[in-house]
Amino acid sequence: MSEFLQAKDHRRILHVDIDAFYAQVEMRDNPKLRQVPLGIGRDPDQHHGHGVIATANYIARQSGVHSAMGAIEAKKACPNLVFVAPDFDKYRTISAQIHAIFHEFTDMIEPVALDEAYLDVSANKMAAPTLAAQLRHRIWEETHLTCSVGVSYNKVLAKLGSEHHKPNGVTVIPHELAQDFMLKLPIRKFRGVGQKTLEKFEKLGVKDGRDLFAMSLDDLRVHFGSFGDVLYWQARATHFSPVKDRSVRQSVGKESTFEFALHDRAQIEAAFKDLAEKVVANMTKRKLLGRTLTVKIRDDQFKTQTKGITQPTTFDLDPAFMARQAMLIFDELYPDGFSIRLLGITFSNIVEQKYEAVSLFDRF
Ligand code: TTP
Ligand code: MG
Repeated sequence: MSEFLQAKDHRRILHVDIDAFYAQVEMRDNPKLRQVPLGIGRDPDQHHGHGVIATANYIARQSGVHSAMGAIEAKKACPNLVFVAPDFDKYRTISAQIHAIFHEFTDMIEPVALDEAYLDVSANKMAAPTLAAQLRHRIWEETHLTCSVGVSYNKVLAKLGSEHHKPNGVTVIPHELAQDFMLKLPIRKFRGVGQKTLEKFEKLGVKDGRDLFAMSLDDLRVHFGSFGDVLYWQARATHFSPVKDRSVRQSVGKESTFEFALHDRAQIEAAFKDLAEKVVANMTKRKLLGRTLTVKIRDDQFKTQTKGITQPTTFDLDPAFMARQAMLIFDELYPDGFSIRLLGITFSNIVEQKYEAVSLFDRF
């Protein structure tokens, strides 16, 4: 136990999550939707019953409507539910705005979804609760959306904090309250506990953090393998997983240098196509989309030019289209003869391609 006590965690972490994100955006943009139960998805009566609800506003949630629920089921639970089809481009643009605000506070950001991230603000001189208030204020100022924030010294507690006073709340869980908070926590709320684990706990008679705390590390390992360690430490309000700074990737690009300078427009177009294919493969693998496409060109005099196009929405990941866009820029920069040594294509203004699967249902 003494080792455990010495390992006091001095980090300061915020977990930020926009309240009923897609629904709140639609309510913001259409006052008529503010007082009605709202589901984001296609109306099953107009779309042969297919489709799911991406999210629901808090009025609809009172009738039991929730994310990933079938649209027909949702209508049964809440007959006067108003359906609005999702507008992913709009949500992505807002998400980029929100993530840009996160960077005003720290560069140690772990994005979790379009509307959610962990921020490690340990290096900031200001107190974490003050930063939470400022962050909420900035998001409201820029987007007119409310969010909930949890403040603590590890990610598990910060996330539990943001869920604690949803919507539109801040919950601070300092060291002196953390142990008590975890002891009272229902077992289903522990990180990593899904249906299967829940069933095992039910058999073991473990209902909350207090019951979990009473189990030995050996017992937990017998029942849950290495996950037993995670549970053991969570019950002791301890979780050392770092905020994984995945937001540093601000761009994805590829460039090629040519041993023999290119003089032919068709060669240039083929080279752009080849680069675009590589960039698209990388973006697809990382589940990313971008709003800015930048082209880099260097000639045999070592003159380097870059020029970009920014769209209000993300580019389709289509190499042929990207190559055509790159050629428009190229023709503008080199209307006459040229001798090209290097070409590059880069995407920036990157957003995550999360929850795209929902849109597949909506195409029925
Ligand atoms: P969440 O943050 O999980 O949910 P939410 O913002 O709607 O509500 P809460 O107030 O509880 O935070 O997800 C963010 C958005 O992601 C949500 O508005 C819609 C979308 N989403 C889906 O499309 N499918 C899903 O299954 C979930 C969980 C979310
Ligand atoms: Mg949310």
